[in-house]
Amino acid sequence: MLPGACEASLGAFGSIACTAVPRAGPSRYIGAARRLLYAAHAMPANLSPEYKKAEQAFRMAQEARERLECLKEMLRTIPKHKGTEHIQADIKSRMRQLTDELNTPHKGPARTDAAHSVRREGAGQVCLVGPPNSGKSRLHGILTGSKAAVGPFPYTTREPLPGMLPFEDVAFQLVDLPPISAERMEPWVAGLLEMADAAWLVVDLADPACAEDLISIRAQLGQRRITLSEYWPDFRVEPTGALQPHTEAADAPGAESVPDPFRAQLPTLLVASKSDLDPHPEEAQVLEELTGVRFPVIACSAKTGQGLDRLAQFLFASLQIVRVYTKLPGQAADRNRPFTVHRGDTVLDVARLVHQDVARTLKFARLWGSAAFAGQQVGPGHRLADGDIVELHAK
Ligand SMILES: Nc1nc2c(ncn2[C@@H]2O[C@H](COP(=O)(O)OP(=O)(O)O)[C@@H](O)[C@H]2O)c(=O)[nH]1
Ligand SMILES: [Mg+2]
Repeated sequence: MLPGACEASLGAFGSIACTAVPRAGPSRYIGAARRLLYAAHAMPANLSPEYKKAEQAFRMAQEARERLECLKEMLRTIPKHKGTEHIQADIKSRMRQLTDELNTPHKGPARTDAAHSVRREGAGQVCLVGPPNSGKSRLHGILTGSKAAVGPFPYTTREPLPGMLPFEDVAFQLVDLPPISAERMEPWVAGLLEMADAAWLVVDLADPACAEDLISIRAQLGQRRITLSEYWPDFRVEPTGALQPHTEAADAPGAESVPDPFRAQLPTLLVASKSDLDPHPEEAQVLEELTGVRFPVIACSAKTGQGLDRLAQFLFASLQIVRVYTKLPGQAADRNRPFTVHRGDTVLDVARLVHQDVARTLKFARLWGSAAFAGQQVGPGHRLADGDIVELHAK
């Protein structure tokens, strides 16, 4: 049973009907991490649109050469004043690192080496982080059908392992990772976390060391400028534990200051694992008091299955996933594999997922679903709703 504080955090999701019908077939991914939205909101007015664009491109770029180009553009477009001097210095230092890396191909890239990179798939990518033995791999195995190695001893997991968690007709990519502890964190883990849409912080509340473990994890990640954040695209968690929808840009973390382009704010769900072990009701509160962070919490057990169905529902709602089906004129919609975008995204965003040429030549779309009438003509900037069907028309 979860303590009261956790139940409060869960409240808003209690109303989401559990209609999960596991289906294979990963959906097609928009390719833009949702949390970039925060960065966009958090940008103070004196940062130019060119800088914002370069910063977003930097966060999404996988290749060293591409990242270097983005950094050059960031340095060119950042306002040159006292408030940005430290960021300018950071940009230059990253440029030096990348240049070194490109000049010595065998040295192994700083971000994440090829052997440890994970190709994104599905409606969102979620990394499983936590101390040793918290139950990450067993959870991964039961949710994705992966053969993640499970063991009662630390460091059973050594490599990143992707797997797909189905939810209705989409799927989320879960990446199982080695543990993070005060003594140890694989250097490539930071690179994967920087690129993820969200984290599940898997913690066994029955383990007396869990609060200390969480402090160590946050310290390890902090050194690499990664913050496990209570801010999700859809809401933030109030100090009372209640979920508060974002109303203004001021809600976003760091709205007042010049944002650090190299700090990743990773929306985090506290997955209280092994709930079958019946952790002491005060454990979650102690955890929150000691760490000063209040994540949304879902308690679950990979052993009994309790709470597992809530995990994908939570991701679907809180990452603001919008499914869009495409059709050709005179034909039925392709109902098998939706394109996944996010709340606020437009017809043009879907066209980009279909093909760059389609996006380039897009003139209008016909829309079924959220349209005023079936087949309504809408422009490229029209915002889409979950379940919409679009027919894309070129110039
Ligand atoms: N009782 C119980 N034990 C679990 C549960 N999940 C994992 N375990 C056990 O906890 C130990 C560590 O699990 P593992 O998934 O390898 O942890 P990881 O190091 O975080 O990947 C193993 O002995 C698992 O069988 C659970 O939901 N309930
Ligand atoms: Mg493991």
